[in-house]
Amino acid sequence: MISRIDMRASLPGNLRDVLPRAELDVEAALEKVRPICEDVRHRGAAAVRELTARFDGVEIASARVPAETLERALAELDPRVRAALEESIRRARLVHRDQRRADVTTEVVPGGTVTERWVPVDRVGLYVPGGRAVYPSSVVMNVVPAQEAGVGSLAVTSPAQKEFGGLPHPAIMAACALLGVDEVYAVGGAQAVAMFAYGTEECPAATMVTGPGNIYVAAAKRLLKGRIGIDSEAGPTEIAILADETADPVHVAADLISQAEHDTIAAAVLVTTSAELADAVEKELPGQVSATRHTERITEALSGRQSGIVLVGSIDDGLKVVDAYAAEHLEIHTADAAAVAARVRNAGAIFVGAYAPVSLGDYLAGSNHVLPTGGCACHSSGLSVQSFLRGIHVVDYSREALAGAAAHVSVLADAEDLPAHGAAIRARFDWRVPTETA
Ligand code: HSO
Ligand code: ZN
Repeated sequence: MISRIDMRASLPGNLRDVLPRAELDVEAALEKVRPICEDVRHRGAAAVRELTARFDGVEIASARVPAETLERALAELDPRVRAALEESIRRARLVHRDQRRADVTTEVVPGGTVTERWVPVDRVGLYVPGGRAVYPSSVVMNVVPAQEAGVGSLAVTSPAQKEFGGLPHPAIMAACALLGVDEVYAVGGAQAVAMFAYGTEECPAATMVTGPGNIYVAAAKRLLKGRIGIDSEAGPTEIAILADETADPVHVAADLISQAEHDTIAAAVLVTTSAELADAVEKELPGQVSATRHTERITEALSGRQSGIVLVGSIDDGLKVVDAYAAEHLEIHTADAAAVAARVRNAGAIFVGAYAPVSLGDYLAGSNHVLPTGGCACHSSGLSVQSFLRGIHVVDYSREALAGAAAHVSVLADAEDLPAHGAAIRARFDWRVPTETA
């Protein structure tokens, strides 16, 4: 069911290329989404409605979901789901509230300060997928950091569902109502990203769009980036597990399966020093897979070339492998898991030991589940309060403090053949370079 790569003798030099990984050709989707985005740009709400009819197969009179509809969805939500979402929100708020940053003022010289002022973006559009992936938990993970960052205007969009009369899935609407988001649209795909980027008669343009979506959403984000701020282009979900002989194969198998459940192209990778554990996990998988609900999808994900078991000669080598892989989620199941976790450099989120499975992080750990995929964890972070803030440098120098910098500015400006830069300083000192005490 799952392939094996043996790296016990030595690690290959081109680790990143040999490790199993899903490939998502976002470039190919660009040409498809370009005319869609142009259409929304030029024809606004009418284009959004037509595209919704074409791609989602449902006629909508308006993209905006009435506030009463959101409240009704919340009233009709299963009370147990409501209680679980409330606890998920409470925990996420605790963690994300602590991410807020105070402005920092540095006195560079007497009378010369630079303050880094953290300012939230004005308006954010949050994309929540529909279709097979109906994730009210993702509404929480997108909305909470934006709210804690102090974003003033928040809109959520999620594809119009034919079976719900052209509204987003009721659980999505209920989660929005629970979070106090009353601006919700029934729009999905590239047209949703374009709606936020350009604005329509119904939906004012946003400064930023975040949230995972399918390949067309990712392509539209790539295309419109710059016009609108984006988080990352989320790809299929991934779990990597670094384990030694102390790991419990039942836990390891269950956790690999849990993320394979998302998608036929989801990736599940076990990196282990123990051939016995690898054997035990392989033995455990079929039973657990057939006992679960999405057997086919999971089987395809586990047997795909993006998934596999990698045998390594030592935990040090294992760390090199997981760092090269830079998984969206990384679990550590080793003796002294915390010490091993502390040595990891690249991962979207790290889950330490037997009692911190990824599915806890997906819903209730308090951590965020919108994380970098496809190896992007080596340069990017998951969604956080920081994603919605800009650090603006506020420069404040007195006449004396400027005088003290004037000579160096002039010299550097001349060295770059930009004499007007130096002149802008001298203009303040009778066109002379002042002495330090001027
Ligand atoms: N594991 C997914 C998030 C999710 N899981 C939502 C369940 N619902 C990507 O981090
Ligand atoms: Zn998940």
